[in-house]
Amino acid sequence: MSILLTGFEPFGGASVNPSWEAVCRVPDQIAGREVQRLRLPVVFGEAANLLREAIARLRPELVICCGVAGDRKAVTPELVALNYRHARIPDNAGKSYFGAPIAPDGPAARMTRLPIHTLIDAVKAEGIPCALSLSAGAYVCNDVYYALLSSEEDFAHRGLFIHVPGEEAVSVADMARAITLCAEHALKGADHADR
Ligand code: PCA
Repeated sequence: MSILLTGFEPFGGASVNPSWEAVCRVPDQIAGREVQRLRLPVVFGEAANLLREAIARLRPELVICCGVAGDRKAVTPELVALNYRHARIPDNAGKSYFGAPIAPDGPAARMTRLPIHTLIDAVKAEGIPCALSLSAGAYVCNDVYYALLSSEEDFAHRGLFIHVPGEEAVSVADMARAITLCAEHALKGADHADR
């Protein structure tokens, strides 16, 4: 069995994306499962397609997708993916959206069923800033999360998106530790809803 971790390429003029740096720093094994890594392009639709392909090929037990939200001060696991695209800046292929559904016939939102508060508490217990986020935004990260939670393989119980903050708020090593802790606790708690 394996765990799939994804991070993103840089975007918006930055030369690195700490989400990918952090994913690369996660150990090669977590709880006896092999860690697989995938770097996604910051491109609407294409990133989601690459994720779907990887899931079909690898059949992972757990998927944690990561992206950066540079204005945040903590690692923020995301509860919800919205069926909505709205871009403040064009994506890396120059595509932009101004308020459009991802899937016109899909539900307005999808939620992870992982015990997200348990995961957050486990990260905080190690002194790493971590807090719940109720919106992954409407850019490419949200696009990927909506695809993950809509996947045929049903990743509601074993899929999560985590936004990491900028490196001035949390070190890449601590981001990697937070992702590892979330994976460990997600594997433990995958069958239990939060409340
Ligand atoms: N952050 C962007 C897209 C890629 C990334 O790392 C977002 O929050 O949507």
